[in-house]
Amino acid sequence: ASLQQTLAQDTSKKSCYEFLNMTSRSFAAVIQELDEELRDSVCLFYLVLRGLDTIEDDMSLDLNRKVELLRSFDQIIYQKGWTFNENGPNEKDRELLVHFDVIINEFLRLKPEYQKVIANITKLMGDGMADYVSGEHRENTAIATVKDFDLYCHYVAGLVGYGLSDLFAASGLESKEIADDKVLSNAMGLFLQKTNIIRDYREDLDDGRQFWPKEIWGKYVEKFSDLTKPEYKDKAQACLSDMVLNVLDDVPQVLTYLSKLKNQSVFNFCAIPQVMAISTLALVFNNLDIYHRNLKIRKGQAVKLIMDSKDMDHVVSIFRQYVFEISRKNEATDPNFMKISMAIGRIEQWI
Ligand code: PS7
Ligand code: MN
Ligand code: MN
Ligand code: MN
Ligand code: MN
Ligand code: MN
Repeated sequence: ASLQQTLAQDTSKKSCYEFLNMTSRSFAAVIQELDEELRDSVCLFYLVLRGLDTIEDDMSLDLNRKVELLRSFDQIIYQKGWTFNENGPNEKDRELLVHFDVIINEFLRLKPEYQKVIANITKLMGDGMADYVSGEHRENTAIATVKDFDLYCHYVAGLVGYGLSDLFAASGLESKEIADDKVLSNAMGLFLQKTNIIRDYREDLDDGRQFWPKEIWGKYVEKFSDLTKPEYKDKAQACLSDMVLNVLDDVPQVLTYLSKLKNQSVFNFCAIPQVMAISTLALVFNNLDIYHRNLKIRKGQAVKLIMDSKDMDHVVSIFRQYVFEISRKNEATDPNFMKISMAIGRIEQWI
C-alpha cells in the first residue's frame, strides 16, 4: 500500500476507536486491553451492534423503515460508503450512524472469518429486534411472558455472547470448546442485559419503553408505572425481588463460563462486566430508589472491582461478597424470600 493509503487507514482506524470511546460506557477500556489479534474485531463487533441498537432505539424512525433497516443491517455492513441519512434525535450514538462509512471500511479490512461471525450475529439480532418492534402502542409490550423476556434478551445480548465466543475461538486465543456451549455464552449476555433492564426501569419508562415481563410485574400491579407510586411500595419491593430472582438463575453459568477461559486479556474482558453486574444487582436489590432514579455503583468501587478481577479466585470471591450482600438484604416478609434463599443456595454450591 502507498504511504497515503497507510495514513488514511490509520486515520479511519483511529476514528473507530474514537467512536468506541464516545459510545460505550463500560466496554471501551476492556476492549482496548484485548490482545492485538482480537482487539479490532471485537471493537468493530461492538460498533456494528451499537449502530444496530441505535436504529432499534430510535423512536422517531418510521416503523416500516426501522424494520427494513434492522433486517438488512447484515448487508449494510458490506456496502462501502453507506451512511444514515434519516432525521433523528441528535445524540452521540446517532453520530456513529451518520459516519457509518468509516466503520464499514474498517469492518471490511478484518479477516474474512471475523467478518462472517459479525455478519451472522448481526443478521440474527436484527431479525430478533424486528420481531419485537411493537409500534406506537408500547403499553401493549411484546414482552409478556418470562419466555418472551428470555428470548428478547437472547436476541440483544445472548447472541453477543455467541459471537464473542466465536471470535475467541477463531482467534486461537481460546479453545474451540468455548464456542460450543451455547447455553453458557447465552447466560453471559443474559446476566448483563437483565441487570441493565432492572437498573434502567425509570430511564426506560420515561422513554416510553418497558422490558420487564408482564408475567412478573403483573403479579404485583395493574399498570407498569404503578410501581413508582408510594401506595404500592410493598408491591414494588416484592416485584423487584422477583426480577432479581430471575437474574440470579444465570450466575452459576456465568461462573462456569469464566472458569473455562485461558487467555488473560480475554478473561479480563469477560469478567469485568460480569463483576460490575453482580455489584449492580446487589445495589438495586431491595432498593426502591430504582423506581425513581438511575442507580450507579460508586466510581471508586468500580475501579477497585476492575483491578481485582484478574483471576478466577478473585472473581469468585467478589461474587461471594455480593451474593452475601443480597442474602443479608433478603427479608423474611418478602413473598420471594424462600425462592431467593434457594437460588443463593445453588450459587453457594459453586462458590
Ligand atoms: C461486542 C463487546 C463476554 C461471552 C451494543 C457483552 C444494547 C448489556 O441499551 O449500552 O444503553 O441500556 O449499557 C458488545 C458475553 C449490543 C453483552 C446490549 C456489544 C457478554 C447491542 C452485552 C454491545 C455479551 C444490544 C450494552 C449486552 O449495554 O445498554 C460487544 C461474553 C451492544 C455482552 C445491547 C447491551 C449491551 C448489553 P443500553 P448498554
Ligand atoms: Mn447504558
Ligand atoms: Mn435497544
Ligand atoms: Mn440501547
Ligand atoms: Mn459529524
Ligand atoms: Mn438499558
